[in-house]
Amino acid sequence: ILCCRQCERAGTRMGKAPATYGASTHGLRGDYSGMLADYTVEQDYASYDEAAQGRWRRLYARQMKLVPGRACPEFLRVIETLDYEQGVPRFAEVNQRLSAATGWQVVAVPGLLPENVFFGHLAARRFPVPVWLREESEFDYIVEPDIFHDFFGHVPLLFDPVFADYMQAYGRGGLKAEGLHALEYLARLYWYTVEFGLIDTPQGLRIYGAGILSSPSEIDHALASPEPRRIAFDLRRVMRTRYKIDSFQQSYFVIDDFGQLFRETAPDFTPIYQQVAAQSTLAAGEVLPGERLFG
Ligand code: HBI
Ligand code: FE
Repeated sequence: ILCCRQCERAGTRMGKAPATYGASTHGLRGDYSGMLADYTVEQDYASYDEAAQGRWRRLYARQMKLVPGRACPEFLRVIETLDYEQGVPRFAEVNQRLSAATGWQVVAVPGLLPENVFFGHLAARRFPVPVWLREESEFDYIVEPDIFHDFFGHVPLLFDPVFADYMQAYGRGGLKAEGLHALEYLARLYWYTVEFGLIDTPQGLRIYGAGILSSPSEIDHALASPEPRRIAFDLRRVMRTRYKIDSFQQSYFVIDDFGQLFRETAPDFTPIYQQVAAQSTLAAGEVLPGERLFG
């Protein structure tokens, strides 16, 4: 398994030991030199200059115009309360509210983390957020998570108690999966839920995936375009399905509610990995006979 979208692009593998990767060998973005053993850093708030603060406010204003009626209600209810329109959020301020709501925290990190470190944080109800903000030239599109993608796309749903428990269960599953050669299956699950998930509501399909919510153009593609398949969520089906990292998704998977996510991921995955390994891998966009599709 490749550690992240950036590595998948570069075609490199991230070793488990911190010594085996670094900016020079790996092309990782961010300054990993001053971090602690758990990969956390201090947020140096003065490092965001006026240009960066303005860029944050424009990114935020653009997405906020798009999410009403398209993001799930759990997201919309919270995003308004986070004061993101002021400028780059302070980790400490968001944490006051987040820890009171669900016991989760955001922790500042230099950038992408090795998978085992990332899973360890999730298992401890800590969501790692890179401190850096994308450059002006990356305003529309970025492959790696930056502070905007994470605070805008991921943090609001960590306020939902059921989704928050799912994220922790995912982290625990990740720590266990390492020995089982199943990281690829877990990466697909993360991709098709946490990053690109859709949810069926009485008002119609809504978005909960952070990769869609933080993208100006994929919001419309995910909900309104006739191109992609919108397939009822099934755990094994998702684990079998490859995904696209550098284009709009060809398939989205639709859950009924966050309880379904938590229930389907509660059992021990070991036998599930074996079943998935015995089945063929599916291409992104492929549809199986008899599958329930949404409009
Ligand atoms: N590190 N900071 C950070 N953010 C991520 O979203 C992230 C990561 N490391 C690994 C990773 N995601 C992926 O491997 C997921 O599939 C788990
Ligand atoms: Fe993300």
